[in-house]
Amino acid sequence: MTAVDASVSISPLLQALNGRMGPTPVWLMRQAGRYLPEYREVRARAGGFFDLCYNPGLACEVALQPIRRFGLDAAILFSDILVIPDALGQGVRFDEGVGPVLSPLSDGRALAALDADGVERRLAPVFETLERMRGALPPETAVIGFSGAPWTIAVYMLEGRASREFLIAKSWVYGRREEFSRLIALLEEAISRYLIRQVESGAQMLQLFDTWAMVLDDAAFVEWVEKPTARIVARVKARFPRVPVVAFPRGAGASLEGFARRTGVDGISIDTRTPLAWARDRLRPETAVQGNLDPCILRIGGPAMRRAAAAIMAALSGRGRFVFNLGHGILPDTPPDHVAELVRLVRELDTTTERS
Ligand code: 1CP
Repeated sequence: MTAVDASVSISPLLQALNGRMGPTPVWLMRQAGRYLPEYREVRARAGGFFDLCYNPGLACEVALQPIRRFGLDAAILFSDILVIPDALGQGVRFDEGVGPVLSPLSDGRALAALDADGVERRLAPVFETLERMRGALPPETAVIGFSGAPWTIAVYMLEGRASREFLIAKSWVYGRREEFSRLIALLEEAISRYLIRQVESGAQMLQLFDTWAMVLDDAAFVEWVEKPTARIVARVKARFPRVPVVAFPRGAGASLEGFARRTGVDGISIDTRTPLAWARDRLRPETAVQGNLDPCILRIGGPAMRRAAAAIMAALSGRGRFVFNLGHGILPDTPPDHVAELVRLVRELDTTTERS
């Protein structure tokens, strides 16, 4: 048995993504973060947010906190999607109460100054965090690596911060095609190298976050969300054919079916809006499905949460290729008790296989 086979047979997450029957795995997007008092304590000690991301001891500690508390089936690397622009040489800072702030890329000249070689050099602490996580966790708990996808990272690089209309990014998509293609090609190169180094450092599944996929029309979605994802998946799979890749093209709706088929991803993380029966019938036969409890319902808790979790489990558990998760990240004011109850509930409702 190879090392990969051994971990697949023991980790519910890797089993589910490989299409094998086993217990329904559960992990939650943004499971490490401000809703946990122990995170806030470490965060205050670290200084700036990137000081925490680039400190392997502390980053490993905060990634393990939700595993200790809730016994989730996977720990996700503690980092952020914006370490990529940082590694490429574009300044990124996090302002209290505002979020990420970048000095926006102005033109092709600014673009030419960026360098994908920064990935291996500047992100060395991230790879060390993964090594520490894999070393600290039992084999049944999978380690998840991740990156932002090219389009979503490009949005932050061009807009400079969170945006409502995406006008600057779209002015590149629709008006500066040649320069925009060069930016996406650079991001594909950086992200592929980044993900491959993550697997070499201990990541056993990879997730690509495309948070702003829903703001593009269909032709642009295919060109700048689907095709770049397909090329990254091909590069990662050429090196690591058995490591599952899950994509989260948020809000992609009816485009998900073609996206799943043409990108070669192993799983789709569905947002809250995606109908459960549609995901079961149109995606799950070929592609694993992950999702999709509304993070607001987790925040509200109680009977509403129990009903929504039961509906998701009734539609998708019991046939393999399903990972319980949220439809987007945990809200910062979520009571940790609600998370504990949700994990208990998923285990109770899971009739697939007894856990040993
Ligand atoms: O002060 C703090 O503690 C910073 C808050 C914070 C945290 C905890 C940020 C700033 N990022 C993170 C960690 C993070 N971000 C993780 C690892 C933790 C985990 O999942 O357990 C991951 C996977 C991300 C991914 C991420 N960052 C995304 C994609 C997923 C999504 O939620 O849509 C995006 C869009 C970001 C950008 C970002 N980083 C931080 C903030 C506040 C934002 C959002 C900015 C915006 O509103 O546009």
